[in-house]
Amino acid sequence: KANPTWWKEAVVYQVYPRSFQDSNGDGVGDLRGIISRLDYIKSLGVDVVWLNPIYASPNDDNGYDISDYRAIMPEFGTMQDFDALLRGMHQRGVKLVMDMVVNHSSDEHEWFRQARSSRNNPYRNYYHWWPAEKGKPTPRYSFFDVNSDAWKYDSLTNAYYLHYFSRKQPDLNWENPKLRQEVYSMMRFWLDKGVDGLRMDAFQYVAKDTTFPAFPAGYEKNIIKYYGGGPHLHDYLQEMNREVFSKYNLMTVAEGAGTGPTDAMLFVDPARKELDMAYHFEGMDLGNGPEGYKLTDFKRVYTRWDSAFAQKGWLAIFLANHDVPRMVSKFGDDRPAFRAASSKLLTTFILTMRGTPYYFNGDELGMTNIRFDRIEDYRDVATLNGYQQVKNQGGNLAAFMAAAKRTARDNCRTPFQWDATANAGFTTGRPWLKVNHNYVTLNRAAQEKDANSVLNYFRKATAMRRQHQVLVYGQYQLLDADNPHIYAYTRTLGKEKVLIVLNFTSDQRRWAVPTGLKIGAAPWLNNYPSFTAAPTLALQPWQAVVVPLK
Ligand code: TEU
Ligand code: CA
Repeated sequence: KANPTWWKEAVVYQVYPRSFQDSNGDGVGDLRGIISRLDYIKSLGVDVVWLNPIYASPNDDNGYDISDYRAIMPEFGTMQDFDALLRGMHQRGVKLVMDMVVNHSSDEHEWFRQARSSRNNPYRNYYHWWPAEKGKPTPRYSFFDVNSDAWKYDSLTNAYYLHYFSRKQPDLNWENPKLRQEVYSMMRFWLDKGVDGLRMDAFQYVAKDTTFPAFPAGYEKNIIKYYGGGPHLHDYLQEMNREVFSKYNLMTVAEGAGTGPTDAMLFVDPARKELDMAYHFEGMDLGNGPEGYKLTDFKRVYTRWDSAFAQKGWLAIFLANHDVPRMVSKFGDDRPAFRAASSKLLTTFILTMRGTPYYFNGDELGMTNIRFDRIEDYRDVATLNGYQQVKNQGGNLAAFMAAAKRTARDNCRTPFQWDATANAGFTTGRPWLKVNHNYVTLNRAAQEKDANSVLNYFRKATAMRRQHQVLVYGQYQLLDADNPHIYAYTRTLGKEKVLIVLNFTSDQRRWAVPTGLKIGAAPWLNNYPSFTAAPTLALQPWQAVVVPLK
């Protein structure tokens, strides 16, 4: 009998389709390319693939601007390819989670074409409009717009429309029950095909106070407080659950869930019947500045979230996705001497915390930030418009480019590094985004041959988690909270107890095992060949050990 909470035990692997594998030489990854790599995905020991949007889209925001929710983007393939992909995954016992981008559509969606054509069009209320005769709309911040202005004037009907993201991503009006029913029926379309889960993109932003009250100055620095959790948000989720989710055995996950654990719990408290799990940004938002992050902050954040969800609810655990830098470049040390060890340490963290691990493609090789020097190399609308904005304002472009090397989204979107052949084996054509030069040595083929590679370590880590329920369900206990170099914790389930010790520095460290804890046997996982346990743990740079306790 199917376990209704199978998703707690799953490891999710995120595939960024544009950059995974090109099958026809046009430089763009596609569904046939993913199909050709399914055995590789299976070999990782992951249970679920989360695929970024593959729907028809003019690609202003790489598929997050959808012009037809029931069609496949022609660049990515056909519906037959999709069906073959899903079949290929299911044959291998891998499930598929799709991205549901319903805070906004593309401005090229038929709904929006209709809506903007006249004020009386039946689709008008699928979107948010501000008639120009009322004067300028109350200011709203846009994440991606060159002017940061979320209202775009449309002369056709002499009105502004709302877009929290780019101008080509008009926000949908969730107050309109017709729109909600359209979305539910679209969800059923995919679930009836056998899709196993849905990731709700930016869903915390869908509910708006449509009287559009003014927000205090500087509100955009605290955007989730003002944009997240609007009126009826949870009514929509409960309705969606009743009408769609409850009819299927699926997993649902909220991208972003309020300003903190209390808000996030509202999305995933099982008694409320909304979503299964949420992922928060507080850990990932640490250390975007040049000075990086402090380990004590990192520990505090993950520990606080864990304890808030100790009794009920469920979280995702991740250090990267397609919106942020490479995990090793940000949280590890991607210099050649430390790249492999620190990648393995971060993998250990993700696979030993409580919560469902989400792992971004390429991190299993230790892929690094690309750090483009020239704006021409970037493709991301957020970076390009950000640059243009600084330029228009006569701001400091050098500072912008330096920050982009740390945080721009294209850092992690570069093509997957399969082998040492041209373009890393990603394409026979010209890749849509440049391949990282380090592919010559940093690639999958090389790592297959090395038993101690980052790739083979990831496989050991997924196998370990599958073998030990304590790593899924066990209670988490932080040790030595104030230690600025070492992150140590235990997981406990019944009689089983395991110690995880992570040296988050590029130096050797010693760590005294707290009295009362007795190391029981050989480590389940260790990213170095040896392990000295007595009298104190002697840890190599970025050493990570997972060791059972007596
Ligand atoms: O991201 C939503 C989100 O949380 C953004 O506010 C995020 O802060 C932004 O990407 C900052 O750079 C989701 C997707 O993950 C992202 O790729 C899309 O661009 C966005 O929604 C719009 O659909
Ligand atoms: Ca292609």
